[in-house]
Amino acid sequence: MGIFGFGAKKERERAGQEAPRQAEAQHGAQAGEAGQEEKKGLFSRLFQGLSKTRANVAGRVDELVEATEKIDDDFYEDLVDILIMSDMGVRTSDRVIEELKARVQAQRITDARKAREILKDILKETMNTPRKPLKWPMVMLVVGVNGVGKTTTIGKLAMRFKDARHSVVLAAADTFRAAAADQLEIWAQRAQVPIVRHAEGADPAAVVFDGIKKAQSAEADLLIVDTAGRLHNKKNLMEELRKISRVITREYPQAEVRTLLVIDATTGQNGLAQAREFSEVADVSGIVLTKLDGTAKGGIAVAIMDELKLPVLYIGVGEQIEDLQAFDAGAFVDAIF
Ligand SMILES: Nc1nc2c(ncn2[C@@H]2O[C@H](COP(=O)(O)OP(=O)(O)OP(=O)(O)O)[C@@H](O)[C@H]2O)c(=O)[nH]1
Ligand SMILES: [Mg+2]
Repeated sequence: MGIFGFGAKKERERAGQEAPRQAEAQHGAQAGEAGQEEKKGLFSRLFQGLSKTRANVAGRVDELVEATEKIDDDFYEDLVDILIMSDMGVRTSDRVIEELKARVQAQRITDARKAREILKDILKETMNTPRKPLKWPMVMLVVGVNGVGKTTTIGKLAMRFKDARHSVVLAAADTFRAAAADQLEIWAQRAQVPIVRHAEGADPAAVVFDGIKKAQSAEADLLIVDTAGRLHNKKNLMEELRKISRVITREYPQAEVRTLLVIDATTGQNGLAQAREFSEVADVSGIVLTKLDGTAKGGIAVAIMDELKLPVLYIGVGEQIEDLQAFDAGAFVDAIF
């Protein structure tokens, strides 16, 4: 389970810390003691990274629950407001609260604290969007508007997969400015993985072509492609992504292609609009939601999954390598409540 959530058993053994808890539960895997420690460490980073959202969501919900003697319309209205304020979006928030109402009534719940637990369950279910398992060789095409964290995410992903003993090649297809390839090169050195780059202004598809040749000759598992976010309009973007896709289909037909859309959580509902636009021009497989540590509005993760039906595959909760985590709905909700 998990597109990049390390579904295969071998994967979990190699990188036990990456396996979302649900995946482990489903596969019945037992994490060793070291794995448990690592998991605690990861959860505490997640917990810390989501502290602003937690103050905004759990803080307010707790206050409301404490002040509630009877579950009535006011209670639900206040709850909806809290969810909307966390950037969950009006539609998603309404739907979640309607579902909560139905369950509270059906189960004849009168205690607001119990309602709070049901709310958590509903949120976890909402974010349980199905995801494809990993498949090698793979090409990850990383897209998104400028400054959202594409290059940093690629660097972190390269290190993760390298640590999990996968051979990785990077392609610097953001040729818009020389600094972009330089930045990726620093990550390549850090992760000790090969990188293919051309001069500034070169054709991105030509970089991808060379990246494929490199990945093929090295029999690499994974080719990660950095792309420019600075394309002037939708038409340019579409053309460029199409051209890159054509090269991959022609030169690397055996590869599994996944398009990861990176969204900066601090941009809120605007991020949702970006996801919609990119979905129109590219076959987006999933979302990487970055900079959650910088916002109190982490509810955007719920809105993305509920409204776009796209899985959030990874989240960024800080600038360290461990701060890019495989998304786990259970851990996420537990960290914001
Ligand atoms: N706090 C925080 N900062 C992040 C996170 N992810 C990325 N950043 C920062 O965001 C800034 C932009 O990241 P880049 O990786 O350069 O973004 P990009 O999308 O490649 O940008 P362009 O190539 O200019 O389009 C950098 O300063 C990163 O360190 C995160 O999860 N949390
Ligand atoms: Mg970049």
